[in-house]
Amino acid sequence: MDNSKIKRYTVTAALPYTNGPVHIGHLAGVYIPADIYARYLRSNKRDVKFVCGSDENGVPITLKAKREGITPQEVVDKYHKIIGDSFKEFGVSFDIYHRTSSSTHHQTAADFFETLYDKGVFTEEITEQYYDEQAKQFLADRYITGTCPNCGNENAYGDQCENCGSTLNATDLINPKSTLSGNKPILKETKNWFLPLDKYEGQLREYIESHKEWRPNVYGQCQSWLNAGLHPRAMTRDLDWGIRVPVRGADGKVLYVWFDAPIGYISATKELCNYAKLDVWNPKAEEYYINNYESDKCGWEEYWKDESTKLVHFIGKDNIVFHCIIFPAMLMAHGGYILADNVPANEFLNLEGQKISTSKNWAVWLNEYLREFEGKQDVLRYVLTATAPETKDNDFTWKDFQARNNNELVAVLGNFVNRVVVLTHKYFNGVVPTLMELKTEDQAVVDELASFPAKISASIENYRFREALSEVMNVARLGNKYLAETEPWKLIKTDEDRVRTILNISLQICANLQILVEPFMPFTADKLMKILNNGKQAWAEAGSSHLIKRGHSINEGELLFEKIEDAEIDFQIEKLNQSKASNATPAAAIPAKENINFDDFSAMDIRVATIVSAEKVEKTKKLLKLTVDTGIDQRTVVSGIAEHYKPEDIIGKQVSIIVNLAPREIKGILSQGMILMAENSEGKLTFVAPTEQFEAGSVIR
Ligand code: B3M
Ligand code: ZN
Repeated sequence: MDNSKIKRYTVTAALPYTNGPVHIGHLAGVYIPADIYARYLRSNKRDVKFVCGSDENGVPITLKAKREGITPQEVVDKYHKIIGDSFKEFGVSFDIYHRTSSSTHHQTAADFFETLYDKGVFTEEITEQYYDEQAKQFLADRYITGTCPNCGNENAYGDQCENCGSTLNATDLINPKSTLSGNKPILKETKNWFLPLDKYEGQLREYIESHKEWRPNVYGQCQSWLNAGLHPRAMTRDLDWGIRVPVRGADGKVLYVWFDAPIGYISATKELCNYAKLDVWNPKAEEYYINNYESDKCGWEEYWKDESTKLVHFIGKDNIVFHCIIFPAMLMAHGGYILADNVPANEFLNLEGQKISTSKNWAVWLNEYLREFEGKQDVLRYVLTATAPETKDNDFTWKDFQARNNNELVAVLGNFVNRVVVLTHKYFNGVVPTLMELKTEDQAVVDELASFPAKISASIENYRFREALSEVMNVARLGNKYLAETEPWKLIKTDEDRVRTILNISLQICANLQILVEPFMPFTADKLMKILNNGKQAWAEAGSSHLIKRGHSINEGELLFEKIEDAEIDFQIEKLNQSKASNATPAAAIPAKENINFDDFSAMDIRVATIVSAEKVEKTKKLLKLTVDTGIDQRTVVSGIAEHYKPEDIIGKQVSIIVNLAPREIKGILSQGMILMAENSEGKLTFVAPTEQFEAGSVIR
C-alpha cells in the first residue's frame, strides 16, 4: 500500500488457543514481530490499533477440558489469565487483549453469520460426518486423527495436518480414529452450512496476485491452494461448545472455530473502541488490557472498512490458509470490509534441534522463563528476534541465548552505554559537555549515525525484523568503535576539549539508541530513558546529533544487561533433558521365546527363600556368594548380582529360587540353584520376590 495513502493501521496477532500457556515459539513466531511493528508505528505517531485476544471456542478447548477433568469454561478462564499475564509481562503492547467468549464477540460473530445466511451465501448440505457410537457424538476436527493423505503423517487432525500444513476434511484421513474412544468412527448424516470457497476463487486469485510482495512462503502457499482448486467448506459444526448457529434448525450446532476466530479481531476492535473512552479496565473482565487510548473518536468501523486503513495479520505458518483464503472469502462474501495488506507469517522455531511440542513438554514456557530469568524479558525478546524464523525454520538453543546475551547485549550495547555514562560522571559530573570543534572522524560518526533510522525503518516496514535489529546493534558498535579509536580516557590528560566533543557525540548515540531499541526492547529503552533523564522522543527525532542538550544532567548509570552464567544455562538444559528422559519410548520388548508345554513348566521347582548371608566372590566384579534358607535346607548359591546389591543390604531379603537346577561349580564354589532376577532394558537387575513376607519354602507356580 502506498504509504502516503495510509491514514491508520489495524495490526492483529493470531488469537492463541486458550488451552495452555504460551511458549517461545508463539512469541518468536507472532507476538514479538507484531509488537515491534506496532511499537514502531506508534513511535512514528501513526494511528494504530493493535488487537489480540484468546481463542476460546472450538475443539482444542473441549479436548483439554476432558483431559483435565474440568469444564471448558474453567479451561478458558484459567489460561486466558495465564496467557494474558505473560504477554503483558513481556511488554507485548496490545491495545486490547480480548476473548472470544465475550458477549461482544458472540454477537459480532453471530451477526456476521446471519448476514451471509440472509444473502444466501451458504449452501446447506447434508453430508456424512464421522460419529463416535460409544461417545454418542459427531467428531469434528481435532476429535479425529488419522493418516494425512498428502504426506503420510499418522497423527494428522480432522481439519489440518501439522506436518505438511495442508487443510483437510475429516473424511480425507486414512485410518480415521476417534480421539474420544480410540474407536474407528462410523459415518452418519448431518446438515451443515458451507461457504462455497470455489465461487470466490477468481476474486481470491486476483487479491493474492496483487500482493506479490508478500513473503515467498506465504505467497507460495496461497498459490498452491488456488492451483489445487478450492472446495466448499463447512462453517458449522456438530458440537456443544462455541457460538450457537443463529438460524432455525441448527440445534446442537456451533460456528466453526475458524469462522468465528478471525472475526475475533473485529470484535476486539469494537470492544476497544467502546471502552477506550472510559479509560478504565473493562469491569466485566478485569484481565483485559487496553493501552494507549488517545482518540476519543475511535469508531471501530474505520479500522475495518475504510480503504485508507492498512490491515496486517501476524500469524504462524500453520494459519496461512485461514487468513489468506478463508477469512478473505468471508469478508468478500459479507462486503464492506477491507482485506489484509500483508500477512507476515513466520516459519517455526525449533528448540535445541527438535520441534517444540506441548505434549512432550519440549518447550520454554513464558511463565516459567519469567520466574527463572526475572527482569530479563528483553534478553528473550532480543534473542527471539535475532534468530526469528522469518524465512525458514530456525533453532533456539540455550547456548546461543547465553552467547547472544553475553557477547552482544552485555559486551556491545550494555558496555557502550555504561562506558559513556561512567566517563560523563567521572570527567564532567554527569553534565552533558559542550560539542567543540568537529574533526573528520567525529563528522563521519555523526553522518553514519544519521543514516541508520531510514535503514531500520525500511527493514521494519518490510517485516524484516532480524535485519532491523542487527542495524540497531550496529549503532552501538559504531559507538564502541568511536570510543576505541579516540580513547578519551587517554586524551583527558592532554586535551579536555576533545573529550567534551567525543562524549557529547557518544551521549547523542545513546539517546538515539533509546529511540531505536524501543520497538525491540522496551524495558531497555525505559532504563535508558531513566539514565539519560531526557524524556521520550519519537522516531522522527532519531538520527539527530542534538537529542541531548549541553548542560543537561544525566542520572547515575545502571547496568542494562547482566552476564548469564553457565550454571543458569545448565539448569535449563537439564530441565529439557528431564523432559527427554520422561518421553523416551520404552525399548522394544524382547520377543517371546517359543512355547513350552505345561509339563516343562511344572518340572521346575521354584520356592521362596530367605538370604541368610552374603559375601563377594574374590577376584570377581559381578558375583556374590549367598547362603539361602530354602525351607528345605540351607544352601550356597552363586549369583551375578554384585553390581546391583551390596552384600550387607540383602541379608534377610526374600527371593525366588529354582531349587532343582543341577548344581554347577562357579569360581570353585558349588552353586546349588538359581535366584530369579528381573532385568530391564537398561540392564538393571532386581529380585523377583513375594510382595509380603512369606514362609521360606513356599512353592511358586
Ligand atoms: N487459535 C490457532 C493457533 O493458536 C488459532 C489462531 C486463530 S487466529 C484467528 O495457532
Ligand atoms: Zn500432511
